[in-house]
Amino acid sequence: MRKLRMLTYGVTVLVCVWAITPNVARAQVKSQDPRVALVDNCDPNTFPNGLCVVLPRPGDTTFAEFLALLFSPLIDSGRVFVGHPAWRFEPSYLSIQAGQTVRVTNSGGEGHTFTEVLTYGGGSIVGPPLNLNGLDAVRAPECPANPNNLVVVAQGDTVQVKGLSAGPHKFRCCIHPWMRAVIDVEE
Ligand SMILES: [Cu+2]
Repeated sequence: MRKLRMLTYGVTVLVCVWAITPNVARAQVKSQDPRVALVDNCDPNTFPNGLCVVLPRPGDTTFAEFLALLFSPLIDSGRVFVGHPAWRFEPSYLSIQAGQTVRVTNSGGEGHTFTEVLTYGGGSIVGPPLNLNGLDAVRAPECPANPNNLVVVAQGDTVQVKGLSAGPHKFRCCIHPWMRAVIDVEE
């Protein structure tokens, strides 16, 4: 009897996993309601100057941990391109149909931008700690030279991206240059 129950349980789990997995995979690429989340894991107790708020839940990456992973092995001639992987766009690749609207939600504790660029590059925050002073990648021109002019999606806010032409579009955060996504518009 116990064996039968275990077997039933096993089959149920298997069916559930089978039933869920294809939907999850599809939702990442093709969806009637395409969305991107701007995600981080900042710990509000250790990040400076109120940069990190408790929304929608406190993260647990301390500022020291963030800095420790800020300078990754993906460095080209001293130019830093990749920082802490918990700071990311989720998903980082989205395929949509022409005419679809993408909803972009900041689920993180910090402010982020969702900025379309022609070419990825450096961000609006020049110098340490986000970019090594004098060694930054060349700032993408779509990111403002003056950080006060950043168009930030505030914590918990949602913005809409619509009217994208057919083909791939590059988006990035102008504060954290390694937060990137491509929205590919199918004809
Ligand atoms: Cu960011």
